[in-house]
Amino acid sequence: MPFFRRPGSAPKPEPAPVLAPEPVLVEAEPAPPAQPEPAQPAYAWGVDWSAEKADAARREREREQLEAGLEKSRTGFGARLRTAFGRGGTADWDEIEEILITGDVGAALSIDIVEKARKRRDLEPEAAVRAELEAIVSGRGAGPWLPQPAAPGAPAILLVVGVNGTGKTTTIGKLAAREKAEGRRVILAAADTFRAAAIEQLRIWADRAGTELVAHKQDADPAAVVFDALDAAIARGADLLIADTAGRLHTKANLMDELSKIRRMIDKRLPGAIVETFFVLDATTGQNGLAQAKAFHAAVGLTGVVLTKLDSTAKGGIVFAIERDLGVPVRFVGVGERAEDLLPFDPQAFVAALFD
Ligand SMILES: Nc1nc2c(ncn2[C@@H]2O[C@H](COP(=O)(O)OP(=O)(O)OP(=O)(O)O)[C@@H](O)[C@H]2O)c(=O)[nH]1
Ligand SMILES: [Mg+2]
Repeated sequence: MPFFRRPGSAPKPEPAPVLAPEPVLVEAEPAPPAQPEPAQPAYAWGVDWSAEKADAARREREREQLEAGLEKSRTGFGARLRTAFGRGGTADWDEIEEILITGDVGAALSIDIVEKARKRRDLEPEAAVRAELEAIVSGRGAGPWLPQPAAPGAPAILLVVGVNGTGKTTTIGKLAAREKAEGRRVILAAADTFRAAAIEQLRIWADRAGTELVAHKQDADPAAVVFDALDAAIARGADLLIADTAGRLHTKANLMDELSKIRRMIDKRLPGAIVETFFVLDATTGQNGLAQAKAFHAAVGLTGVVLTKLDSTAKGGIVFAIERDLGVPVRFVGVGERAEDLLPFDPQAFVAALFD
């Protein structure tokens, strides 16, 4: 797996392009039967099985996975908070503020949280801070993300954008696997044509997830790839089209122009289409990543954030800064490199995993 580069290891040479002439529609191998519940098969409940129980079991599994994925933040940022509150007596609010700031919550927001929490008479300091954090991520009242048709009879369209190396392609692979397991027909568009290896990487994920892939050769027009993928998705009655995009171009203006062109192309094929744009933010880049998200939001308009590599940081506080400063909901979190390491963002579960 040449693209699984762990931090610190030397970058592997990119494989030589092995792509057919443009345009080419590549179909993945037939999918193996989906196994959405491998850890706890349905027969575990025998005659007692029900959709509610299966759902409850899935949520419990995801809660455990989130706790494991947040281990560094739980023992870093979360543990420092718990220790500061656990000393008894009155809270040292300066220390709490400092812990929040170093946990990547952001200076202005940390000051705001502490100001509000210390004024609360109804709650003990720890419960007050927790309530303020929960309020930030729960305010939008959104349930789990579901793909919505871009237009009547059309698939949902999701563009995945972000700076290079944040985990866009990996997230798409994970999301494709997840949606496939939910019974949806997914088509991937390899619209990062900047590097041949990027197309190959997406192809591997498509094969693994058992989804279809539309790819052109390297340096092809990304908007043309999305156009063909959309045609294929409509013709085949797909539920969801996910487009990978380049994280790196010669200039930022080029990158933004390219994304706008993709949007125009979709609108031409499907006038008035509702297109979702997810920004993939690497949690280890903290406030810097947030600044990048703001630039993308201003340029192309984001509808969701996927926060990746939460397993690699002790500063999970960036989630709160995204929701407050960017005003775009976090939809999924990445807690590892495997296909199953993408979890829907559940605000209450996230705060509980940090504190409990
Ligand atoms: N630990 C961890 N690693 C991740 C996660 N998501 C992605 N990665 C790793 O991050 C690296 C970069 O991921 P890619 O998916 O190639 O990132 P990208 O944004 O598509 O990169 P470019 O296409 O080069 O812009 C890979 O080694 C992934 O395995 C995650 O949630 N946790
Ligand atoms: Mg990529």
